Amino acid sequence: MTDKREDTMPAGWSQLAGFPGGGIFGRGRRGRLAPLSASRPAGAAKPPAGAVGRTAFARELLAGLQQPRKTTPCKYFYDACGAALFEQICAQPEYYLTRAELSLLTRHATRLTECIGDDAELIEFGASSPVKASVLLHVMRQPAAYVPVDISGGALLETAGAISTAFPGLDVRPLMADYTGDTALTHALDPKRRRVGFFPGSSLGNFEPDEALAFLIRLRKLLQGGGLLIGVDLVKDPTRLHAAYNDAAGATAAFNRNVLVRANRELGADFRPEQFAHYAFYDPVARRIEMHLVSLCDQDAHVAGRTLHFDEGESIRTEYSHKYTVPDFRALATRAGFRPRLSVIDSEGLFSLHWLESPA
Ligand code: AVI
Repeated sequence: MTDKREDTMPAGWSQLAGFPGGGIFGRGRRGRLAPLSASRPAGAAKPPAGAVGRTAFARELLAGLQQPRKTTPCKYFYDACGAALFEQICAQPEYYLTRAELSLLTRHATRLTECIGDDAELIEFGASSPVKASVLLHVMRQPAAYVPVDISGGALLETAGAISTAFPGLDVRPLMADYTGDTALTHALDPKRRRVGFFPGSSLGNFEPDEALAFLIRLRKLLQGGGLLIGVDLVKDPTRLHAAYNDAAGATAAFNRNVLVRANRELGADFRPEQFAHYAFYDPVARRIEMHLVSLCDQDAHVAGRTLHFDEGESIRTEYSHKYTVPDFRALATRAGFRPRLSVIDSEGLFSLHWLESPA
């Protein structure tokens, strides 16, 4: 499955490059194109679309695969094909996270609206689908703008397009960026507006604990005077967790192998994805899912002129997905300088949603 949209600009959109990990697309009120020129450093040349991303992909992939314990950064799952596979995962009966979070957003809409307040700029970190943001935007009072941020250009533009259609008067300013990196997000935001971050899907779980703290500190500073609405998956019966990352239809397995498929397509590598088994398990001590690709034979692969060897049975760790208890997560948020105000969980105790204030 391939999708040529990744790293290329759809007609009618502009990319302002010069940022690590991405560029900015701008579209102003009522659908007019409005490039965010303030966000481009003076004199920054516009590199060919995709050039920055591919170099970083090759560098980070090789760095991880040359370690004694091989790893790949999980952000590279999300090319257009990976974003589509992730949407398939969200629809699987075993993957309860998306449904549980949506039901929380709907059920607690009134209280969340109170927390979010009037006239806020909503910034969504990881915006590969419009579904959750549209639930929020429906209940928000006079949202000032919607700024979806995503590493996958194709998925981002679909989200932005769907929101623009559903909310015709809304200022929608999609930002193609790796939000885990050093991207200068402030350039894309209105300095006069109250900022509300939205970080759904328990994506915080994909960070290691020290990275999660550092990321929350960054968000707290970015959102000063506003707040963050964040979805966090909960510690629970390991069987349930195991099933969520081993769906019967094989969507998670395809998503996992997609990092190799992507390397073949974008970097001219020669991985044999079918010779790597999807292996995901819950570690109850570390309270996390570990996702791996396990080599099914002795094999070599070539990436950017380097030969990588995989012993039979050797694994590449491709993702962590940490799970929290509500008190543990609130303690983490407090350490990051947030004031946790509201925490809600669904009736089965599967998932949690938190409103964290960022003091002015
Ligand atoms: C995006 N992230 C929160 C998902 C998760 O559950 O960790 C990614 C995922 N990996 C396998 N299934 C879903």
